[in-house]
Formats: sequence, structure tokens, C-alpha cells
Amino acid sequence: MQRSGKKTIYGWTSTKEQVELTLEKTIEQIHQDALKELESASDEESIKAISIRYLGRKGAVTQFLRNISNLPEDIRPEAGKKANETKTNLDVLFKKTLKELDTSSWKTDDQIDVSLPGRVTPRGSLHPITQITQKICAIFIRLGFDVAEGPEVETDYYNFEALNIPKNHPARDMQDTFYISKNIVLRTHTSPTQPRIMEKQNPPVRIVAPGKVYRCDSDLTHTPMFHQVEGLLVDKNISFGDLKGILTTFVHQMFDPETSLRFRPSFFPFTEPSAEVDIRCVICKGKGCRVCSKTGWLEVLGSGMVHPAVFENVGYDTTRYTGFAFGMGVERIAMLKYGIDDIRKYFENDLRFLRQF
Ligand code: 2NL
Repeated sequence: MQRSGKKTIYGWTSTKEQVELTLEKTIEQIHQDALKELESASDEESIKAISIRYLGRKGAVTQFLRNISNLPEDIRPEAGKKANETKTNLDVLFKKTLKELDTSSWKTDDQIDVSLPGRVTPRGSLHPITQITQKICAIFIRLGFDVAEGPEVETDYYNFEALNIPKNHPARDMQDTFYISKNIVLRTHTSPTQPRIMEKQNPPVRIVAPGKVYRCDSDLTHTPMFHQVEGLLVDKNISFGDLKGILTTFVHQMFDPETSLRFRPSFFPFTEPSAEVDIRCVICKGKGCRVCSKTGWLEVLGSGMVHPAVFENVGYDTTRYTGFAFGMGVERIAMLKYGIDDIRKYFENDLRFLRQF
């Protein structure tokens, strides 16, 4: 056994403990060096080169194992065990790293087939109710109206009181109106927007108020939430003739310039006189069908001259100003324009329905 020759590499000392310590250190050092080299290797070629440098025929670990026979007999088993562990450990690690490199390279940009067609993000579209609301507003904007919006959660005062709807009116019933609390409701029409504006602005006033409204009602022809557009025009010398002119123009632009209209007497607490506006049935052209219940006419709007009590509530001088107002259901206008027969279709979110608009 050589105790001093150059053949016993990786440190050599005389006592058994020291020899073991040094051996452990040296094989551990080889292990650490290999790990460090591997860490900075990023391609197959360099990983294979490192593997050869440590585990190859002339590699560091191989050399260490070969030299074990030159060690003192009593430390050979321990040194051999450590060296073999290191060899196995590094071997597994090199193979694993090479394998990972193989799959991780798939994810890099140069592996994407740029000639493949892209995945198209489907483009959405405006809901038919939104489209019709915009169309209605656009017609009135061209006639000089502004668009005004108000809250959907409204006070009893603006929803009923300011509009001259008496305390005992059936519309104020719990059965018809969603009450949030005693004096707070979900608005039952978009009308409350109008007194809110009139309180802040003196005539002339020309506004349309679009939006969602709510009523305790749900069946074939009613949904608890639906949409309205209301209009209001207040100025000096406004007459029922102005109302007829504006609403006739609206109907002709919305449906067909040839459409006939009729103004039929009606009642609303906030207008006097009041009129319902009917158009010649768009389906049967007046012959009478299922849609118009054989009458030849379709109701499209409610309207009237603003009741003086409403003007008094907002502080307008009723001797100087008059005005007209009107309201329409957007779902109904859209049904007539597009020939939709079931109001529930609007809210089912069925793309086969929605894609048609
Ligand atoms: C309908 C009928 C209508 C009004 C709404 C109104 C608003 C004020 C004063 C007077 Cl501030 N009137 N709005 C007038 C007549 C009819 O709506 O069938 N709506 C869907």
C-alpha cells in the first residue's frame, strides 16, 4: 500500500479518520463541481460533455473509483460506497436533465408552427334591445332632443308623487311595484328622470330618457324587468299639434315613411289630454291578423300634454309653459320591427336568437 505516492489522488493523510474525512470531502467536492457545471449548461451538447468529464472512462468519478484499490484497506468500503452513490446520483441527474431539455424545447417560440391558422376570438354584438334603444334615441337626437338618464332605484316621490300619481293609485300597490322600503322603489317607468331634470333646468327642455324599469309581473307577455324610452318637450306655445308632428316623424323614421298612425284618446295621471298612438299593423297592413287581434292597428306609444300638476311640482310657471310627453316599451317596438313573437326570447341569452340581429 502506498502512503505517499502521487497515485492516491484527492488528498492523502496518515490517520484513518483524516483519510476518511478527506476522501469524503474530495468525492463530495467532485459531486458539487459536477452540479455547478450542470447548472450553467443549457444544451444537450454541454450536458453530455459534463457527463463524460465526470462519469466517462477517464472521468473524475470513474478515476476516483479506480483508485480505491490504492487506499488503505479499512477505508475502502466506505470510500467505494460514497463514490458509487455519487456516480448513481449524477448519472440519474444527467439523464433527467437531458430529458427535460428535450420537452422544454417544445415550448420555445421557434417550435410554434406559424403557418397554422390562428384561433379567432368570436366577436360579440349589441343586444337587440340595446340596438333598438339606440335607434329610438338617434331619431330624437336628430329632432333636437338630449338623452337623460336617472337612477333605477328611485324614491316614491319621483316615481309617483311628482308625476301626479295619487296615493291610492293601483300602480302603487305592492302587487305591482317592487318596494325596497316604504319610500324606495325600483322605478316602474323612466318618467321619474323627467321631474329630476326639470327641477334642475328651466324650459326649453327637450329630453329622451331610456332605461330599465321594473314591475311585479311575469307571464307570457311580461317580464319583471323591461325597457322604456320616454320623451319630454317643454317650451312656450307647445301644442298637441307639436306632439302629433314629432311622434308622426318618429314612427315614419322607425318603421316606414308610409305607415299610417292614429291618435286614440286615453288616460294617464301625468298628462291631460292623453293619447295612445297606434300604427297600421306591420304584419297584415290593416286587414286584421293574430298580431293586431284583428283590429288592423298596433299600439306603439302613450302620450299626452303634460298635466299642470306635474309642472307645479317642479316649479314651472304653468301660465308660460306647456309641453308634451310620451313613453314607449322598447321590447314591444323591437317585436314589431323584427317580428319577434315571445318577449322571453330577449332574456334567454340564446345565441341562435341573438345572432340574428
Ligand atoms: C307609455 C306611456 C307615457 C309620459 C309617459 C310623462 C312624463 C312627465 C310628464 C308627463 Cl315628466 N308625462 N310621461 C306621458 C304619457 C305617456 O308613457 O305607454 N309608456 C310605456
